[in-house]
Amino acid sequence: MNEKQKEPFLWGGATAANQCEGAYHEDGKGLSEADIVLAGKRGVPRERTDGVVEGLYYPSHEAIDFYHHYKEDIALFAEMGFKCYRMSVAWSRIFPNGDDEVPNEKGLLFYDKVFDELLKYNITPIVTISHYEIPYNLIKKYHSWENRKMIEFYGRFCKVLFERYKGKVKYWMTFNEINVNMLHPEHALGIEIKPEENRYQVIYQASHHEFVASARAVCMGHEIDPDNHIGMMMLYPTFYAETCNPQDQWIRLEEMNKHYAFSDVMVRGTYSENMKRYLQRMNVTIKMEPGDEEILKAGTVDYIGFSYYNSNVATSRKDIELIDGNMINSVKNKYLKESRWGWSIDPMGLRIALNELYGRYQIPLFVAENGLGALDEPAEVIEDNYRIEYLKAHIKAMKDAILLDGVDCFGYTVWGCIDLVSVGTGEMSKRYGMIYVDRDDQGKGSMKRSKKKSFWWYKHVIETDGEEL
Ligand code: BGP
Repeated sequence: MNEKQKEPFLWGGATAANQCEGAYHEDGKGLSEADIVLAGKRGVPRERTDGVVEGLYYPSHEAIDFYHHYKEDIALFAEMGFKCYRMSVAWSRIFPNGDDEVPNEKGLLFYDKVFDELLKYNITPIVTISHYEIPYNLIKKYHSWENRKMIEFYGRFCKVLFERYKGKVKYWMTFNEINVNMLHPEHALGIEIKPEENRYQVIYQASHHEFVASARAVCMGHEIDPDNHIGMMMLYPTFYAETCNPQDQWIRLEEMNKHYAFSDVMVRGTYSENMKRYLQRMNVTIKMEPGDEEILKAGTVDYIGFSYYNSNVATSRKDIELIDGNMINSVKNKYLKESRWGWSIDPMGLRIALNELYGRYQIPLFVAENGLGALDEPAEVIEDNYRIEYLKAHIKAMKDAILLDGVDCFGYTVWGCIDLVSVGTGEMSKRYGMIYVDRDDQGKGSMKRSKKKSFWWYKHVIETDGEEL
């Protein structure tokens, strides 16, 4: 579909280990930050416990048990015609405590089996190295990314991955939605900010550690295998100004700049002037070590992966009412409808995202997450026309960006191609899948997989390389 590419367009689906694998302490896996988060519901932040408390329900502990169903699940992905599968590796499956000297062989073996199974069907694995699952021990013992030592632990983890899976995995992304660091630092960085601390100082120092860790990983990954493509991954927020009032436009611009501050460092290898001034205004001084600036320059990414679900609205009005969105709440856009979970539905926002990112950076893009969280009524075959409609409109918008606007985008993965645990609410009932999993919000159900109507629809999209939607 993209003439700029030599390889076929990578159609596929995406998941993250902590939302689908389960088997949270099997075969030597250690606890991760995701394993101590309880289920919640829409509008209620998910509660965390200090370690695992017996008798409480933690959705990630079993999730959809991909750990034991991977063969069956990958066979279904293959039947849909997936060209790629975006997944993550659970850090604590490989380094149970994060600071271990030696990796856990059983954990490594599991991913060998998953990659082999994918390759058997010619499905290209695209691996997010860290997707909201920092080993819990690193949080307890080192305060996670606040501590510079994390660069070393993450580096050790990356080295093992690059060496072990050389030849099997060629596409990587260093951190999921790295710009979420500034929105939800507890969740994205595994850090807790004390009331007396300068929140910005803590967030941006920890983010600096991630930037350095990512840049080092890019250099190391290229050295170990020159065929590696190593990308960054961000949440793309598509902000509109509420009106043409210059004040609203300015607020929109400032909002977008805060997000671009992350991609600027990772794509261009340096903090932008705009970000430097912003950090100054927030009384932030980034503590750098000799060599940091050089490594940021050397370790710029090969591509940008991003998630896109909904757009947002910036306004200069005060006392406003906010509606939900992925990680960001903003005012309602009167031109758009919302999903059951309150997220706006805006395919054009994806075309804008692709154009803005490509216009700014001119490096290849990858739509790493897009999809509709909806309530599916169990039926013989779930007729999820609403999901088909959402995906169809978004794929059309992506096609326009590629074919009409000349954006270089090499792949598209439907988020939660198989139903999984929601990050925001911990619910199973917020379903994204084209494959249904019989499991409910209390963790009950047979785990049986079945195909929804969207399964055949997406299969046809892939068969026709996006010609027929
Ligand atoms: C993104 C995360 C995913 C995923 C998705 C949908 O921010 O990278 O892990 O969960 O959002 O969000 P939710 O699960 O809250 O519906």
